[in-house]
Formats: sequence, C-alpha cells, structure tokens
Amino acid sequence: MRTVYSPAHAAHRPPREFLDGALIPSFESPERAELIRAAVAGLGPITAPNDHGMAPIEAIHDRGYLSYLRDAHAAWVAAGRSPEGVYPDTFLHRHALRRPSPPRAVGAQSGHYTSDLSAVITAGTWEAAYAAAQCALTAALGVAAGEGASFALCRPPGHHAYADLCGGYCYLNNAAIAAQALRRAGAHRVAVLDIDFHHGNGTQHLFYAREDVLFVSLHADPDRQYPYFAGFADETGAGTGLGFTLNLPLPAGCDDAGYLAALDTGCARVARARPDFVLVSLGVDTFGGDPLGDFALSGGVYARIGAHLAELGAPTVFIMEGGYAIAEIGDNVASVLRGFETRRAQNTNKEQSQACHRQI
Ligand code: SP5
Ligand code: ZN
Repeated sequence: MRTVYSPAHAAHRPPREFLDGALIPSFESPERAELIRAAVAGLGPITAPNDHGMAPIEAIHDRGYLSYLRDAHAAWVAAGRSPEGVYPDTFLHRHALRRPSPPRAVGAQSGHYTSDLSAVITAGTWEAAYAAAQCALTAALGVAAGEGASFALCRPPGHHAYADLCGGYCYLNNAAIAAQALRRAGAHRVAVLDIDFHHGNGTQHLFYAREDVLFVSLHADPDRQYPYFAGFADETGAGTGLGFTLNLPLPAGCDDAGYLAALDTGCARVARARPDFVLVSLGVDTFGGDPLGDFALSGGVYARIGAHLAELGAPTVFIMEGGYAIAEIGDNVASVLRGFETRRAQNTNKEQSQACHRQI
C-alpha cells in the first residue's frame, strides 16, 4: 500500500499544550509522524502529495476561518503577544450577543475560531495543515484512480476540525476534505469510518445533514471523555441525513473483544450503505498504553482491525488521526495496514480461484 507523506508536517511543532491545569509538552508531536513513516516503509512506496490547491479545502472550510489559520500567528505576534503560539484566552460562548464574523482583534478571532486549548497555532501551522490536507487528497484521488487502498500520513490530524473551528490538535479536516473531493470526482456515496479513540465531532458536524456521506464512529463515551459535547448514540443525523450518522460510544477499559464487536456493528452499517469509497479516520489512541485514552486494546488487535476493514471489500483510504503512545505508535499503525493488505490479498486469491473453478 502506498503512503502519502510530506515532511512539511514538521513545520508544526507547538511546544506546549494546556492539559489538567498545566502547560505541558504537547502530546501531538512531529516525532509521531516520523515513527509512523519509519514503520510503514516496508509496506510500499512513500510519495509526496500533489498540490490540489485551495479549492477542495474551501469546499469544506469557511473562508474567514482559512485566512485566520494562515494569518493568526503573524497577527498575534504583531499584537505584542507570545511568538510561541496563539493561545486563545477568551471564547465565544452561548450567551454572547455580539458575534461579528470575522471579529477584528486577533484575540477575538482566536476565541471565535477555536473550540478548546489544544490547537495552538504556530508560525508553521498553516504550512503543515495545508500539506496534510494535500496528503489526504492525493491518497483519496489515487484510490479513485484505481489504487485499491492508500494511506495518508496526515499530521496535524483533522477529525476535530469543523468548518470554522480548530480544536483537539486539528485545523483542517483532512478526512472531510477527502470525502468531499471523492464526491466531486463522481462517487455517489462515501463512508467515513472513524476509529480514533475520540469522537470525530468535526467530521460528524460537517456531514450531519447529508445522506451522501455516511459517518460511523467508534469512540470513548463523551459522557466521560473529550470532546464531551458530541458523539452520543442518539445523534443519528438531521434532515435528509437522518440515519446517516452512527455513534458507537464505548466504556472505559474497552478490550479487544468489546472493540471488535463494536467494529463489526460499525462495518455492518457501512456495508449496508454500499459506499463507493471508505475513508478510515485512523487513530491508535485506542491502545491500552495511550496516555490520553482509557481503552485496553492490545498491540495484537490492530492487525485484526485491519483485516476486518478489508472484509468491506471497498476502495479504502486510511487517514491518520491520533495516537500518542510513542513507543508503539509505528507498530500499531503498520499492523492495521498490514492486516488489511494481508486479508485483502487472501480474499482476492479466493475470488480468483473461485472464478477459475467456475470456468472449469
Ligand atoms: C486527534 C486527537 O486524538 N485529538 C485528541 C485531543 C484531546 N485533547 C483533550 C484530551 C483530554 C485528556 N484528558 C485525559 C488526561 C489523562 N491524564
Ligand atoms: Zn484521538
């Protein structure tokens, strides 16, 4: 399987994030992508993304938000604030009467376009986020052109980004941008299957009222985990999109068997939609040793997850999301992809021998 990767991810290196009452070294680090790149090197070629420009990004994100992401750091520094990064301190909340869009002061903009304290904007954030979106687009359009599957090694991740909000280490919603590009390329239905530990609140919201993009997510119950305000089982879509969102919230301590059972439910819903393409928002923060997660998945389950995804038999684009257990992140990601490829090769052989028997 091909991996699409850009070294531009390293331009995004927020030194600190705010967690549990303190500014701590950011869990979402450049090292993550480099470890994953090293681990997937044996799986196939690693290529740079093509530049598909701004149009596919503008098809998902708000114009004002995009200029904010591009210019926020410079404006922040020009306003005399810390060059370490944009750390919003004042948020737009539900009682605010004045919501100019876009607001004028960079401090107001940061509160308007940010959902939490983990999406710090540094000097290189735009360059990295843009490259990550191009990785997703390149992988998706490669699969549309006939590659059976592809892996977009996106960093920063994307599934917590809304049309006009960054948050949860995410700025541009790479999976949503790829899904929309596949629709534009002629796909009738696309399924996004999100298996990051956290609910993909941005992706869900972007497609909530649409029936052409199915969103299925396995994640920690938002009753106890980030992102808290979305991802409950009773969120099933709106309008013509009713029935095209499926949330499968899971308990703390969820183990291999519990996870695989939920994956089976999620995959059955995807199969029923008969999508032209499956996009897998791939996070490995479901691992038992992950510092942000509370599941108990073993390293051995990732190949089985990949094999399960292969049974869908659909052209598949893997899009990297979270995963913070540095020592195991490479193995866990590579295992999903290897498990997928192995099962797919077995199924292709089976089909070929069955076709051969039919001819005899
Ligand atoms: C892409 C992705 O995985 N984003 C995750 C962002 C999560 N940010 C908030 C995490 C809150 C974690 N609280 C648990 C602390 C354990 N010591
Ligand atoms: Zn996550």
